Amino acid sequence: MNARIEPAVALQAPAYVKNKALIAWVADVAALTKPDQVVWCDGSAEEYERMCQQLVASGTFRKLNPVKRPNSYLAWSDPSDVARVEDRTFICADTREEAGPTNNWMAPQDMRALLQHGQADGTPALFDGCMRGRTMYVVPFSMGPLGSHISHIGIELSDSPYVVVNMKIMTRMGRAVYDVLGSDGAFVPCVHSVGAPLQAGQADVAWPCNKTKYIVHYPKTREIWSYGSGYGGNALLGKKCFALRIASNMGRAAAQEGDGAPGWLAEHMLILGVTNPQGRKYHVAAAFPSACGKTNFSMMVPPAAFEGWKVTTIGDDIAWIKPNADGRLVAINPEAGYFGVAPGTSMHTNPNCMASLTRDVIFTNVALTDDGDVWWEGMEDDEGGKLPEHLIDWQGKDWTPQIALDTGTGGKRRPAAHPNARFTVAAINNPALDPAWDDPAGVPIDAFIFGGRRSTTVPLVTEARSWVEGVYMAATMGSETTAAAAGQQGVVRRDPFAMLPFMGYNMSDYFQHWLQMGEKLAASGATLPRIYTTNWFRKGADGKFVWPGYGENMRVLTWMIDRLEDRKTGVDHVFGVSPAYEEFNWNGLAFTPEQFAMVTSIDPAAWTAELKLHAELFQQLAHHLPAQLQETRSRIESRLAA
Ligand code: SAT
Ligand code: MN
Repeated sequence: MNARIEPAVALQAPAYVKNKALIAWVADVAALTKPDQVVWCDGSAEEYERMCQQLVASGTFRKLNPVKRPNSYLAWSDPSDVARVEDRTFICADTREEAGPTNNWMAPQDMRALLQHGQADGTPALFDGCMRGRTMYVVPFSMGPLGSHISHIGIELSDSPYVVVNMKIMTRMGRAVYDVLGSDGAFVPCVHSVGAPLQAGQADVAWPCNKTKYIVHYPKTREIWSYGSGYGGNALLGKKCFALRIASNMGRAAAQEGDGAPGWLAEHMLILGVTNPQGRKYHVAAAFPSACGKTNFSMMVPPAAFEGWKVTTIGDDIAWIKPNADGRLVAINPEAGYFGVAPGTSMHTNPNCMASLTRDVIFTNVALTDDGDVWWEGMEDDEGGKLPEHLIDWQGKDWTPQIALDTGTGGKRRPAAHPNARFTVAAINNPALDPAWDDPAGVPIDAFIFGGRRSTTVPLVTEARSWVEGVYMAATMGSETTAAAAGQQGVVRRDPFAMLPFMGYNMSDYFQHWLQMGEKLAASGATLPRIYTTNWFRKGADGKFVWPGYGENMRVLTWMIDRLEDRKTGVDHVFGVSPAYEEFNWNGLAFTPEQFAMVTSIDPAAWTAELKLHAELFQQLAHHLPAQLQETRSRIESRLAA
């Protein structure tokens, strides 16, 4: 903005806000977006309570039965606003090459004209007056424990009270952030509008949003501008926008400062602790694409055969990973809550999650029961397969098993909950929460897992023989698409490091950053974490999953730990090391060697085809692609042909 336009509303920054740059920026955004009022949030319990009541009064929230689900609410979104919008997500780096071929790009000045300044032909900016008739909330938050040297601060300006209450659960939000920020501390400015201004006297809708959507990142100035959506990763800007897209830029920039520092990593990874019966504890960070079971894996309950073992959650979605002074990689969870997929969650698949959800939850797009509680597909597993007789579905329509059959497609019942329906809940509700989840020092990482959703081809588990081979595995990972993003589902796409939708700069430069970190840390004498790739999702001829998954994944996890402790030799093959049948603990699970072969076999023809897809990916990413990855591919190809 050139000359500052005075905002039409009083800003009334509280006395405890001392950061002049922040106050000036809030004034600028208010002048542009023209809200009726500006409210500085303090993150208190009273504020949360008050805003939830306000959301009930406005029809966005329904208060759930306080006996069955205390202090919990249900929101139904607009049917067009149910997932992340990858095709509307932009990385506005200075050049297209810096954003890379996997990101949408527009020149920063063109995007700023469109969003903030207005265009040459007189078209007004999208944010100009977009908050008219609404309140602009100022939401201070810390990603990571307040004051930790690994943490970073963000301020989100949003015209959505739904966003404010979700941010309260998902981040360390509130007044204490201003103490850390001080008078000249740095913050990531995040501007969010649902893009639905109200004229005087115009009634609001339960879920305001706009058909036009822009989720925009400026890596150089570390800014986020989001327009038109109220949903999840589009609107809770601390999550994917900041903690992955902007933070990935920060981590790499730290490696480019010229002092030889290795930099750090912002990854789409859960972090778990696993403790053996002797009390020895390991930490694993695992990357899976959205809606592929990260939350379930991070809260896993080991089966009876693993008595004395314990799995504890540090995080379920995002990890910030930095080397310690001694070169060991440590990780923190920048978030403070879980925004997880509800459908499929049950006492069978994730009892710890079900226990987390008994109170203090915001549900979005699940179904409502007749007694004021929630329901989603998968819950029938806890009722011996019995479906509820009647529900109100996520679109507010009557739902019975019969109506669902009559109105479903392909012989399938119309789901009562949207497949990407979500819960928002604080980490402290999780009974399996790791005592170190909030430790500013982070936890040391022993192993990385990269897992795709593949019904064929990729074996249950493979260990990379080297850091480079592991980076290759992660870089070439493929996965079938899920309901977490708008668009077609079930199609295999390359999803390097499960970061395809979340990468804040050029993907090939990111591969290079991983390789260089490995080299630098190894050179310093540090032991690098081992790298594994997993696939829980192979299907048999009957179209059903062969591997039981969920808690049974403990068998895979303990094999990895055996490998770390040099107890298992595994079977060496073209692209790594996989377990022999006898190397798994099979107590309590009837799983035959034939079934095991179905989930671990390597079909040369399928792998020849798979390597062609790797080559296609590398062609797309040719600009700056590290030579080591091409070399690794050639080596695998020759071994396969031999
Ligand atoms: O909508 S979110 O980005 O928060 C969830 C996800 O896709 O992983
Ligand atoms: Mn995610």
